[in-house]
Amino acid sequence: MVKTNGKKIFDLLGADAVFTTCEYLKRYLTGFLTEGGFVLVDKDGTRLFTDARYTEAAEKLFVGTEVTVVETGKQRATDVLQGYKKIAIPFAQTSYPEYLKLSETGAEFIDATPAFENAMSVKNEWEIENIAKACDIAEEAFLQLLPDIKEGMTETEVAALLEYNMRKLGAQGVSFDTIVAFGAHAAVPHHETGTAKLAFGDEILIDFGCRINGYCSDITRTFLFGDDKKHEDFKKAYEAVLGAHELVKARLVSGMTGKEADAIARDYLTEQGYGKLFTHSLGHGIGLNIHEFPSVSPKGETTLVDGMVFSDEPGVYAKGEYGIRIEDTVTLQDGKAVSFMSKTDRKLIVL
Ligand SMILES: [Mn+2]
Repeated sequence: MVKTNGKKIFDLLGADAVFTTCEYLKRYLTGFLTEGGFVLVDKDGTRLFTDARYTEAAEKLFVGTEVTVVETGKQRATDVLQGYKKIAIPFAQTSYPEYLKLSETGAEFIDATPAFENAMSVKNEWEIENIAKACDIAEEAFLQLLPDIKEGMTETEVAALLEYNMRKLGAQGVSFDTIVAFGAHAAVPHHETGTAKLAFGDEILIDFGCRINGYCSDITRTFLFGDDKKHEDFKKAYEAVLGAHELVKARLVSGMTGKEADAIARDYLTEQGYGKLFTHSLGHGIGLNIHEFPSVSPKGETTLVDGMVFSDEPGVYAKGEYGIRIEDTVTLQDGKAVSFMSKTDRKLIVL
């Protein structure tokens, strides 16, 4: 059964009501994806205001939960909000025109964004199950892709095959546009997948993920398409990145800040001589959004606790030559880092 979060957010905020039109926040509160409409939470429960496109499916899903469905006719948010004195709205996810409209109610508004960020960063059991499934499908799709990679294929063809595999295995869609980078393209951390053709001896970097019930997986693997002995620097750097990636899993414990976690990988890569080539953060929170709280970066002040889900993705990028990133989606469980990825080897694959 879907786990809803309306009551949790309401209790955190101490307002008379929580209100949002933001798609992913509505989904977080109700467990259900709708376009348009809004969600209102007060002491009596959570109400999803939506239209005929969604009502039947929503009512079915909400059986046994705190959520009820209200079919919106000509009802406007400002009418429904009459009588509430203090309303929590997510400032960062509320547009200025929307705010001006809401102001007509004369209510006092407080910011719900920090409460959402904090609550959403710690996943419940149902959310963890969805992320685990999304990770499992992504890995399986990758394993099924490997034998189909052939010389002369384009980056977009490889991306298409991988995305097809994920959908075939039950994914609802991708977490983000799949990144496939051949050769020196991998030196650009977020290369835009294009029409470059695969040649023997190229390295391949693939960063991808899929969604289950809206929840994302995120994984990167870097490997070689043929080993023509031109890869000494690449292999040395690969070992360093793998060392950093595994060290994070071994040393990261609940109670560390994002900054301290980032430093495990950054210090190691610096010792190995690659510090300047590790040009991005170690990781980011993963949930209904592919990038969310907590930040696992040199600026990450948030304390990492059990139930948080984020990426462990150190990388080394040598401009014009090669790029290496090894990424798992991980969670903190019983005080320790646990990877959701168990099927794919992180040791260097040579096709
Ligand atoms: Mn990532």
